[in-house]
Amino acid sequence: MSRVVFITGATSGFGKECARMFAKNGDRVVAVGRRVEKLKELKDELKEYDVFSLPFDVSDKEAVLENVAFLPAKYKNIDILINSAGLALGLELSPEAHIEDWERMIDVNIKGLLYVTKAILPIMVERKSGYIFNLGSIAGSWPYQGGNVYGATKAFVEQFSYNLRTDLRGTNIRVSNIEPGAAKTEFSDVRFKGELEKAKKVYDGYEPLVATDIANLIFTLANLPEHVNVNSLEVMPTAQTWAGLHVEKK
Ligand code: NDP
Ligand code: 8X3
Repeated sequence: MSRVVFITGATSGFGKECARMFAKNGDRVVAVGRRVEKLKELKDELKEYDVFSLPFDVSDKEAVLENVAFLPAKYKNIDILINSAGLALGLELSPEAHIEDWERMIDVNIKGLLYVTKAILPIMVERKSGYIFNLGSIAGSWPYQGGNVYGATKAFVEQFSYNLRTDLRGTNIRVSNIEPGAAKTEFSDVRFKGELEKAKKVYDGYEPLVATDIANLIFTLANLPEHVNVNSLEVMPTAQTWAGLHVEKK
């Protein structure tokens, strides 16, 4: 049966790959991002399928509420929400990091995710059905130098996912926190603010995850029987492991 899948961050990376996968499965996809031309490209690529593009900034509370409230009837009954919009800005250590970068990550990764979730929850609760995927990160569990506020926003996403799931007891709504490791998308281009050579180096010399890896997992989870809830899913490239506990010696 065709489901309505509302995807933020559908113009790139995990969100875009999810849009492709669900649309090709015959689901009705609502694709959200700020870049109108990227949404148009996606819609053109998937013209044989059902894709509705909705350009807005998830950190703009009014825009979120308005866009969800005025969805056409065909896309109103949202079955699946994929909160993929998010970003890291900078890799400086805390003393050198820019407060504006910290604020932006909090605005998008935390507040944006909350606005979208809060706007869509009543639709799912009323229908006693739904599945929410939040894009957390390994950075939410495992500290690394320069991860500071980015990692902290993803720790928020993890704990919010668990608390949300607890609040939704009895509603039949599922919540999964997806925690990928290094994945080659536009993520590092954004983190390094367009310094593409620097971004490319992040993925040199090993096989990173790609967006399809994560979209495949989300698609698989979304097709599990309704009585199964995967609370969290941590996924790394095989080449990536934990850093180990560092001791600074004299
Ligand atoms: P990309 O940079 O490739 O995609 C990010 C998406 O988020 C884009 O579609 C972008 O669209 C959208 N976005 C960013 N800010 C906003 C905003 N204010 N309003 C609406 N949309 C926005 O990154 P990924 O696909 O890799 O990342 C997706 C999620 O996964 C993020 O939350 C990220 O933190 C997380 N993640 C990424 C990992 C990685 O290594 N790649 C690993 C672990 C987690 P547009 O610019 O058009 O608005
Ligand atoms: C993105 C993964 O390790 O670059 O969330 O922070 S990492």
